[in-house]
Amino acid sequence: MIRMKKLLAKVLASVLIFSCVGCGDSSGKESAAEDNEALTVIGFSQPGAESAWRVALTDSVQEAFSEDRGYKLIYKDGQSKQDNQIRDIRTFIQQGVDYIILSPIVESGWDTVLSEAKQAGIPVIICDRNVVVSNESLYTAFVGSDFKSEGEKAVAYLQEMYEADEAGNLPEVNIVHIQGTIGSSAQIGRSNALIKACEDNSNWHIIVEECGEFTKAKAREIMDNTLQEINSDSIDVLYCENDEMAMGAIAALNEAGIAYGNENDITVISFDGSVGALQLCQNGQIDLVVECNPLQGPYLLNIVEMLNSNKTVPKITYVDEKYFAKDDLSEEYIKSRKY
Ligand code: GYE
Repeated sequence: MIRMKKLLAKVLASVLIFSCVGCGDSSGKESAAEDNEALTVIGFSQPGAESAWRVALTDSVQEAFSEDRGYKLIYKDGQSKQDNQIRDIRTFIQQGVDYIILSPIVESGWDTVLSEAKQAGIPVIICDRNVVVSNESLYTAFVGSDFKSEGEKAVAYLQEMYEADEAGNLPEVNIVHIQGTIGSSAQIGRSNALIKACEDNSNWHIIVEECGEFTKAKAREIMDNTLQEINSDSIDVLYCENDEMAMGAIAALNEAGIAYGNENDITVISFDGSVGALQLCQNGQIDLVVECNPLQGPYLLNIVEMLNSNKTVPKITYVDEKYFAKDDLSEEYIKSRKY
């Protein structure tokens, strides 16, 4: 209903502009309001600003939904609280936006507010992380990463690194696992791949598992505490579910004078693929960086443009992602990266 009203408003606005041509009495304010009416309004709810990755996603969406492309983007930062995101979505509904783009901090707890958006006739596009809802019709499309695949890429790399020796003996693999926000699809996908690998490989053991909330500070704290409690000689793998946390944990290892990375005993795994992490990978401090692509603006713009033209859109669109070890990287390539 609201979308019909907005369509009518746009038609009226253009009629008004036509009828005012030459009458000389349309004020700048009126034409600004009419211009505004002609824009497609997008409400964009981000969970927070916890990492360079998150900022890159925000930048990509803001760049895609620019005013000269006919869009007005209303950005809200949820300050890492689901309640704030739910409040922000309700504000978008009251404002009568044309679309809502939601990057959900966790997968569950969205049914009620997405039902309200549906009632209001506002399509919701999920991006980045996913939601788990009772009825898939509560959102129109998902654009983001296949986190299960990301985890599997990391585990396959470790599988190759810790295979049996010539005599068929398997090495013990002790893992420090620093997780992202519990309940987020990024954490679920990346954690489950590792947990399944430990079930499949009896010689793999998670000796520490804590949530670093995808932040550098929290991961640093976890690693500092870990190094107080266990001998670093017993650590074979540091599995961090994003670059910020890998950098935080590495800072603790540096502080303690403990060697890690390519030539050393602690294999470091990270996710995202930010420039900072790729530089650490290129110089041998991080062994593997699994890319998680935040440049989702163009994918989201394509979905909205298709919806604006009443075209059917795919329910799921995975963004292109790869992974990097030291030999895959050069300074030139890293410089060419957008985030
Ligand atoms: O890995 C992390 C960010 O949701 C995939 O959230 C995203 C994750 C990303 O804080 O850096």
